Amino acid sequence: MKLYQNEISSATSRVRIALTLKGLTAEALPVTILGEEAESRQAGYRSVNPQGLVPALLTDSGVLVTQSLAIVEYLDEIRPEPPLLPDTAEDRARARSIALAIAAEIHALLPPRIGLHLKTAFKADADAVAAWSRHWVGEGMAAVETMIAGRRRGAFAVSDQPGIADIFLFPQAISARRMGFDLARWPNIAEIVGRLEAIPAFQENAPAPRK
Ligand SMILES: N[C@@H](CCC(=O)N[C@@H](CS)C(=O)NCC(=O)O)C(=O)O
Repeated sequence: MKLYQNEISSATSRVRIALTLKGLTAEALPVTILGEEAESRQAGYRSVNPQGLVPALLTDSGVLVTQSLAIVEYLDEIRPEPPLLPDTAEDRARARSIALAIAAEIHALLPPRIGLHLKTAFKADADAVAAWSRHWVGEGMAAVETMIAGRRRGAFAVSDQPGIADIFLFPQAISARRMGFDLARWPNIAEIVGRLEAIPAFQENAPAPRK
């Protein structure tokens, strides 16, 4: 397998955590994502992934899988142990709800292309873009905290095993902390992230800080 990726990418981090938990490896194919001239915006990479996003996984049979949730679930299917989805249909739905609350409602408003468009189309300066990001992270993580607190029964977001919800929560929480949020304002998230930081698959695959 090959993984189009970037070390600062939170969405890539999710896939790298899942690969490591599964004991799988993928050859890393780096794609730059910062700035107007980034490879993610060029025709070359767009011919690979029309969305111009990382991560994108090239399977051993040459099929490209895009979108981190689809990639993580694909890995869970080809290597079932340890399972990344919980035992019951309700808990699986909850795990996917938390993963999507992060991927589709928080992270989707933050990547480099969003900041670039705010700057070029709406004349936002760096402070305005930072305020935009803080707003969506603050509001979104508070909702995720309430979602987790509502039915939490185990050591992690949904159960006693780290799974898909934790894989999506961890990189977003690390990046929230780098933005200056004290995770203690979200007590369940803070506790879960503390546990995840002690697990090498999470710690070693956290998104790198933007330089
Ligand atoms: N929903 C996508 C999000 C992918 C995404 O936004 N990736 C970012 C890096 S974290 C990216 O490639 N950004 C390129 C850009 O914004 O220009 C997923 O979960 O895979």
